[in-house]
Amino acid sequence: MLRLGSRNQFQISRCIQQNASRYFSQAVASSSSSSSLLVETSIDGNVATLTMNRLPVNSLSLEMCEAISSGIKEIEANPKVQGLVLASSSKSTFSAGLDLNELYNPDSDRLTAFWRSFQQVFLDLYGSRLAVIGAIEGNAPAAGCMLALSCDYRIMSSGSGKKVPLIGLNESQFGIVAPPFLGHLMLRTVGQREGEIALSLGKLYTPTDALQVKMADEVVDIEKVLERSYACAHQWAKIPPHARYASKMLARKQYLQELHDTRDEDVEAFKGFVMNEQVQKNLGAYLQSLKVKKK
Ligand code: CO8
Repeated sequence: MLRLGSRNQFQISRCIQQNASRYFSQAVASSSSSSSLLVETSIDGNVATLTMNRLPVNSLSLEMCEAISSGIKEIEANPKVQGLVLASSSKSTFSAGLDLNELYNPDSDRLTAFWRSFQQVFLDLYGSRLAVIGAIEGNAPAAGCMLALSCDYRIMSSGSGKKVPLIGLNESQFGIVAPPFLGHLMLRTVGQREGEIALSLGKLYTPTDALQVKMADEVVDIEKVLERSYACAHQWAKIPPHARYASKMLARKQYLQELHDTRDEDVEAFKGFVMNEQVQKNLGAYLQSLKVKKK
């Protein structure tokens, strides 16, 4: 399994066609390819792809958050591009959410930078001028679910064999509370009642259940997820951009503004919570449980 050795690795590929090349026969070979790229970006006409590549589970470290934000900005800077497919280089995990190592026994300054970079990912993705389609082939717990819910449209895999991907904000299961902007994203997506239950129980949804509550917009065979995502991205990209973006902002602008206006408070609240002794104990135990799970 490929792994990223250093926290300081932060590179973004500028390759033309990478993930999309799996589906477009006219694809141009990528100019660079390396297991150390945290995200890979590619462009095909007016649709781009951002593939998360922090294996094994695309957990969000500070550098990973920065790479995602830079990738989005790089793609948005190309005026021809209107659609974006957000994908994972792992078929089994879209993203495992925050890298829990960032939260456990943290350095205070790094924790501040980390949380700001995570806020920024949310602002960049949820507020993107692009039509963002989530290609969710694998698991999307916690902040992985946030990435998915920040997309305009979500195509989820029905699973592979006995492996069924799960999506949801599961934080409460291990004694952590989703920050307000994340919790409210859930409520906005699935509605108040379902959202309250989902957040309180830290519920993880199967694809069938996710479809029912609109966390997924479509569920398809795992082999069809990317193909269907590109089809959607091209469809959305045909809508006049100003009308599509204005419609999106109608629903999101105020909500995004609220986080803009309260970023510092949100950082302080997050740090206060994470550095709490009991929360640290819960995090340590949870991290350990992930490691012993396999034994
Ligand atoms: N952070 C760090 N390491 C992780 C994480 C993570 N989130 N998830 C998995 N890993 C590690 C595992 O420990 C394991 O490491 P190692 O190989 O050294 O033993 C490796 O990644 C592979 O993991 P698995 O073997 O478990 O991989 P699987 O393919 O079997 O399962 C899953 C993939 C389903 C994603 C599984 O790894 C999992 O459930 N991970 C935990 C997901 C999770 O609960 N994330 C919560 C993160 S917290 C968050 O995102 C929001 C917090 C809100 C803010 C908090 C405010 C205080």
